[in-house]
Amino acid sequence: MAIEKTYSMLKPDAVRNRHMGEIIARIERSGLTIERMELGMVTPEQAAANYAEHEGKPFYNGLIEYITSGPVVKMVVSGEGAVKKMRTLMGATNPAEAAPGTIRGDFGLIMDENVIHGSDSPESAEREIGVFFGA
Ligand code: DGI
Repeated sequence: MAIEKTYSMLKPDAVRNRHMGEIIARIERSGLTIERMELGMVTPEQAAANYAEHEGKPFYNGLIEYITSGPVVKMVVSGEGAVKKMRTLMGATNPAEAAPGTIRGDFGLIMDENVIHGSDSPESAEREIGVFFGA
């Protein structure tokens, strides 16, 4: 499998609920490498760029408000098949449906605060790394 990069982000609820350390430990234990990491706010511009595909949907405004509501941890994660591997570690989008043992299954409760983001393809990863870390 090819070495890939993916963009991952611990969302405001993960930081607020003090789950950063445990989630980062899981990423490291999986064999993936954290290449870059930064704690900070998501700007409204970055939020809009990251969630452009959801603009106009009923949950869009809440999503932007949530992702800009407090510090997040922005990460570039790399390794063999990193995109899919992160998605597997994360679990289903809705924490209520995410399997036990996954990050969302163990640290999340509701769709509106689902703990972690991970790019859905190598192309999205490249775009998102640009949005959050610059070219
Ligand atoms: O890639 P994912 O984060 O798993 O999912 P996505 O790219 O389809 O959606 C991005 C985020 O938007 C997701 O993490 C939570 C939110 N979202 C998506 N669909 C819904 C939603 N939030 C609510 N409240 N309702 C939805 O149907």
